[in-house]
Amino acid sequence: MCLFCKIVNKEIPANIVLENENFLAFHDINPKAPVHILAIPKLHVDSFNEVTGETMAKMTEFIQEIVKEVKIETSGYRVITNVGDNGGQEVKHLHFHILGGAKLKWGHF
Ligand code: D5M
Repeated sequence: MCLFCKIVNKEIPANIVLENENFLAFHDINPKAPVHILAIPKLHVDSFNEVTGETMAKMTEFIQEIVKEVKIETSGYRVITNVGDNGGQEVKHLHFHILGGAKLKWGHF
């Protein structure tokens, strides 16, 4: 079972921000910004390549709830999903990084 499936199953602890029937949000263990949350579907999907539009529609609403919950909705934030080798995806379970709490830099090669 993959790392994030184990977090979904509560076999590995995580600092949970928000949870519903289909999705889970928790703080990233290695934060790249003052606020760094990961939002995942509970059902395993490898990456953005495989996700359905239906799941993405619900994920959008879930992420909108998260940014309200942690009060970065108006100050601003960034939503990223890394895909594959070039994208730098380390965990092969679809996740969206939600970064905020500071002015973020952009651009990296
Ligand atoms: O991002 C994978 C992210 O997952 C990376 O920012 C660290 C984070 N991570 C790894 N293990 C954990 C646990 N156990 N809890 C919380 N966060 C974790 P990627 O886009 O795949 O590079």
